[in-house]
Amino acid sequence: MPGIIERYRERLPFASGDPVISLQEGSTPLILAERLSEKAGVEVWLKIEGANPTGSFKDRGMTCAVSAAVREGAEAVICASTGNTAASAAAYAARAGLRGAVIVPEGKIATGKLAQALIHGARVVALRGNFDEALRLVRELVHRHPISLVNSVNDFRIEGQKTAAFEIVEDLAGELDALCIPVGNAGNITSYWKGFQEILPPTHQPRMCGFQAAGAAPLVHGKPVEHPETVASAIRIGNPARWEEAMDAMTSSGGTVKAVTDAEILAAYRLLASAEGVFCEPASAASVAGLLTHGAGEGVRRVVCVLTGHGLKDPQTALEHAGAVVPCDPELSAIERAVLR
Ligand code: AN7
Repeated sequence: MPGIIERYRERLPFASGDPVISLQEGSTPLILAERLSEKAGVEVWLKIEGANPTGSFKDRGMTCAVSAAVREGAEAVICASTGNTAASAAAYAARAGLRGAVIVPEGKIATGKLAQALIHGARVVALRGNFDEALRLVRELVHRHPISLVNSVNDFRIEGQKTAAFEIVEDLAGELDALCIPVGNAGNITSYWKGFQEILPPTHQPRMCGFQAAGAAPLVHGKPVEHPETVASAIRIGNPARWEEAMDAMTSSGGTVKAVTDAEILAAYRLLASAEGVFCEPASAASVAGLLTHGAGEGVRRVVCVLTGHGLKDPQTALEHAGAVVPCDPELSAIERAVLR
């Protein structure tokens, strides 16, 4: 499969001669989750966005944002990030031959994401502050310097990410009742809603069910959270940039925004890994935690849960919440005991 710009060019703001910076993102698996379906009492499909080139859905938006930056003659890109945007921006900047800078909250991003941003050669700045402060500062910075901002406040990000909705509609022949999705800075839910509206008739729109971590749930409370906290570091965000659009998506579609606790997130995270063979990162599991805790609404038969990022992004959390390794002496009897016990 080609990348998303080539696959969906007629629905994206790119002409045929425009530069395309791609890692062949998109075209990710949509898999039926039978055990989860049984538990949830609805048919559950998982959109595996961790299968994108850098391991998260951000690549769909980043191919567009970085291609547009190249078209505009930018020499550098920058973002504030809880980790995945940083990894993706760093990779696409490297591929484009642009300089990249990423501002992350110090000590609060998962190890894999940090490794990615560094190995791709981005300037990684650890801010002694949270994501919301980082985003505010980079927005000021790009007013003063000719650097392209590739956070989801950039409309090209939304355009790229809406293609995930196109893929789901194609794979399910337009038949889905609800979408469950984690919400952080609220760019992705905005993107899916835009995508669904562009290709499905108004009478066939799925309910948009957004889920936030309980310690970082500004949309649920209706006001910014000054000190957001959650094990799901990707969505540790207290003042989402796409606040209005996200609320519009959920209200116009008859959906909801609800909170899930860290314990509910971790339970869903382990369940996906152990009962479905799908390893996603904690923030992604918020979609499934939300479905299991709150449901997706009356009369809903078929649900898609968006698993936004790969579990290997955050090995530390996996190790902390999984079983222990079994030590063993190099003897047959010891091996027997260790394996069969
Ligand atoms: C795995 O990387 O905000 O609601 O800076 O990495 O569109 O913000 C990441 C967000 C869900 C929330 N799942 O999406 C960043 C960043 C994962 C994420 C979200 C993020 P938005």
